[in-house]
Amino acid sequence: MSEKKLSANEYIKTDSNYLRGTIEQGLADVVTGSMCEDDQQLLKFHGTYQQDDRDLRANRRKYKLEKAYSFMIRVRVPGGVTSPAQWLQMDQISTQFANGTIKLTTRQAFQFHGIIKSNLKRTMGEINQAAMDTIAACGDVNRNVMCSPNPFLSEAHTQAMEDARAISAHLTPQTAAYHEIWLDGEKVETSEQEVEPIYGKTYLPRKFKITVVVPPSNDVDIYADCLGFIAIVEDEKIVGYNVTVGGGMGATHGNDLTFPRTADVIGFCPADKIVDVAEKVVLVQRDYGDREVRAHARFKYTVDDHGPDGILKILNKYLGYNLEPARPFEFEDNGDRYGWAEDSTGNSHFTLFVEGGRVLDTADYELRTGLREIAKIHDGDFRLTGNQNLIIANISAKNRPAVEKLLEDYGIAKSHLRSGLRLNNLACVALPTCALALAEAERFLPTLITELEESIEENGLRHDAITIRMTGCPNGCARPYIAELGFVGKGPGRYNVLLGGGFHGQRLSKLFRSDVPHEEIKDLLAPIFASYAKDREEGEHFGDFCIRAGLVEKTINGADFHANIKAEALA
Ligand code: SRM
Ligand code: SF4
Repeated sequence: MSEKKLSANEYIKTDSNYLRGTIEQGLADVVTGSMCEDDQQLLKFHGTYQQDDRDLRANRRKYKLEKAYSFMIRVRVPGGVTSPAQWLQMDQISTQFANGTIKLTTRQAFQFHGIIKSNLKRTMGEINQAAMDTIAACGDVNRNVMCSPNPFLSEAHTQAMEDARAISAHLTPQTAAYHEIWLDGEKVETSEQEVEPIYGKTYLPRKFKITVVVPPSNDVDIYADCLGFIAIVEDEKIVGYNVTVGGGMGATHGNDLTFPRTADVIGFCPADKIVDVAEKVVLVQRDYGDREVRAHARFKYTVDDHGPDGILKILNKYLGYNLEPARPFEFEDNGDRYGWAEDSTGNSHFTLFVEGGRVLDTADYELRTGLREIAKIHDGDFRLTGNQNLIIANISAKNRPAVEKLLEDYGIAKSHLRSGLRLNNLACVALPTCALALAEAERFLPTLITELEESIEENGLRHDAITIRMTGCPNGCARPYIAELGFVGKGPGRYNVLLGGGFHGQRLSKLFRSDVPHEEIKDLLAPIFASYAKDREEGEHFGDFCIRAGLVEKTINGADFHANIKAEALA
């Protein structure tokens, strides 16, 4: 019988001596700003990606220059909680080593762009000096664990955050390679001296994502994750979690094997079993995930292939006990709650809107400087939301006037006085740094929203929350497939337009029109906004309306989503 041919990345991992590869040698090579291809794959496990400035590609080619290589670094922030001192350190790094901006990601992490190879090690060192790290921010391992960032001192939120952190710590790779390469840690000579008790030497077949959520807000989009825990709260305490499996967004245009999928609820576990369940689900994916076809290697495909019931059976065996039946819960939305809020302790919290998650200074809005000044005096913490926004959290009553003054001085106090459409937008990074982008996203969505706001205003929809998300390619980094209105890059300036996603992220959208030139989007959507304003039922959300009005059919799940795309392509 012929041996199975594993995907190329499996061999890279096997031969890497627990993620070392030849990264150290590559960093020392001053002839080029890039790293060799195998090491580029391994670097992801360390939290960094090689990129190049795509705006400069053509010009550099003309002058026969190497691409303008640089690195993106992703800093893990479990649950999105970070201290003012850490914020200041991130701010400093963005000026000293990166492109002067801080990107707040859709998974509550920080990203820096534009770090050149010769600065990579120093930057990693500085991040670690802030008691933060980047290991497993990317790569075939468990990524940054998300958690409802709500700062209210409710016992349930505190407990959920602790549980998210415990999962994160438990699933962090154990290899000493990270310390050796970036922090000059002691060299471990042979791989036998260390083990990855959970992952083994080939880690997972693909990236793995976990989220913990406290209803009624689904502001961390639990249905998009490989594994999710929905808190079941009784008498203000979490008694346990409903367990969800098999969510994921990534797809490839024209590849039937790939599709977005919303997670299924498969059972309930007591609160003290959350780490055990997380570990065992990871082990199921380690052992059952596809290591031959990388495009089919995400856990959502393992769940799809075995069915949620099949996965539950396997999981119960790994656990040695059975998950209990899922308990009732309800979500209301998946957006952030902007502006001021006060809790029972007298602490205040201010959620601000950060367009595209990009913290930077412009001529008329010094957001980065304003936040730096706030961080210098802030006595609480900062919370990164899964919607690329920021909460200045736990401001003491004593400190609130000073924070309020800075928010006013820098124009941040008004950040959220925008249309409901804009406040519910997400855009992935896309161009110029993302190697996979087919179209703009972060740099274009704000302009598109301004255009759409004309008909939003005309139809009296200014205060209606409509989730709108754009990605530069079908990988789904801004979770466009569960937005009520989604745009997925098809080619330069062209987008697939999707409608009908669930308001709290529970249902996939469906393709409405494919390959629409960007300048036609406004006219395509204006009549839909008009009929939504006129014909909607009491409290009806935009996504639900689009289905009732027959604009798109209701999507059941991934395969169904794909059939629709194919039909549209043939039409
Ligand atoms: Fe993502 C790859 C940015 C959240 C699905 N994602 C990438 C890369 C690293 C491009 C690459 O592989 O070369 C992008 C870097 C762009 C840049 O220049 O910074 C990138 N992803 C992002 C971020 C920064 C988007 C943002 O604007 O916030 C988010 C960082 C999250 C974090 O802090 O960890 C980000 N990516 C997501 C999400 C949303 C989520 O997890 O809730 C998804 C969809 C959920 C999922 O995983 O299914 C997502 N990213 C992908 C995929 C598709 C994976 C797949 O199943 O096929 C890729 C491509 C890949 O892995 O091959 C990808
Ligand atoms: Fe890049 Fe595509 Fe992700 Fe956008 S969705 S950041 S274009 S990989």
